[in-house]
Amino acid sequence: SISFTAFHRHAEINAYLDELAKAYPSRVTVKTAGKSYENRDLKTITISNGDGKTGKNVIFLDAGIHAREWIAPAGALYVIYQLVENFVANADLLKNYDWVILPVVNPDGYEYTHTNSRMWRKTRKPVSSACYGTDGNRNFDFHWGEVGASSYSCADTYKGTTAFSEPETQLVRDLLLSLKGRGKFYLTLHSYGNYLLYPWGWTSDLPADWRAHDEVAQAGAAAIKASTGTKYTVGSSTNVLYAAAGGSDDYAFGVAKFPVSITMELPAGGTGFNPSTAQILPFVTETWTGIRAMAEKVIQKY
Ligand code: 0X9
Ligand code: ZN
Repeated sequence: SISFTAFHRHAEINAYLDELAKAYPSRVTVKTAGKSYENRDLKTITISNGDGKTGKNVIFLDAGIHAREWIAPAGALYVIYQLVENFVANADLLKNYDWVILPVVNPDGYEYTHTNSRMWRKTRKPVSSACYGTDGNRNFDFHWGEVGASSYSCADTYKGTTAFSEPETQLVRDLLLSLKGRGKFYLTLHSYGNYLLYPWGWTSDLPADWRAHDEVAQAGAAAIKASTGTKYTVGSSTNVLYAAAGGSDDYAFGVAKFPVSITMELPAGGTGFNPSTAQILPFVTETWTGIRAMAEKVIQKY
């Protein structure tokens, strides 16, 4: 089991996934999709309803590409908890869809924020003797480096030596491409600021079908507003936040052809990236309300 009264280390998170695979073998598959630069296992959990049907549409959710955004992996764990351990209440979300979840994209950075430097954002692969790490969310090969990304390796938004220079972003790329056709909803959890962001992040132009994204995101924002009163801002990344190319969301939509691709920026709590442990459960339950509503909308549309 896992608690929502503490932030968990990467090893505990992986142990929870393995525990679920053991306890629910007909509905849960855990795979080590690859390794981080520092050799940590990047595990995905695939959740189904156990009916044995293959080739269903897929919702792919990830979190923790940015190391310090601790509430994001907690949110992903709560989704896993709901879909697996509260399966009966959520059976509608698994009837025609499987879910694939990668709760910590950047475990090296995540562990570093626990052991060394709470505000670390990037991966941990050295670029030079002086500077470490690449911003995973500037490292995807779609308009890579064109805007809102730094060429300076010490910067927090460093784009990397090349697109997909990091093993962690290569792994997300390969997962997204492996789901091409079946993948209908890509959702990536970040913090903070209460945003539901859709493409594009690299240009202020809207994609032709922005209305589909807007409908899904508005459904999420409305469900959250109705449940807790929390307000989420909905719009394209560039138009409501800032322009930044090389994000996983733009890649999922533009290259891997997921029809809906959304970045969810969870709440801050009193202190930005560091909500109190008492805020974890209220934040992740509220987040789940929004994710559930968005998933229902996607399932109804595709
Ligand atoms: O800048 C980011 O990567 C995200 N915000 S954060 O504060 N969590 O760092 C927003 C990403 C939005 N998507 C794109 N710009 N593609
Ligand atoms: Zn982030």
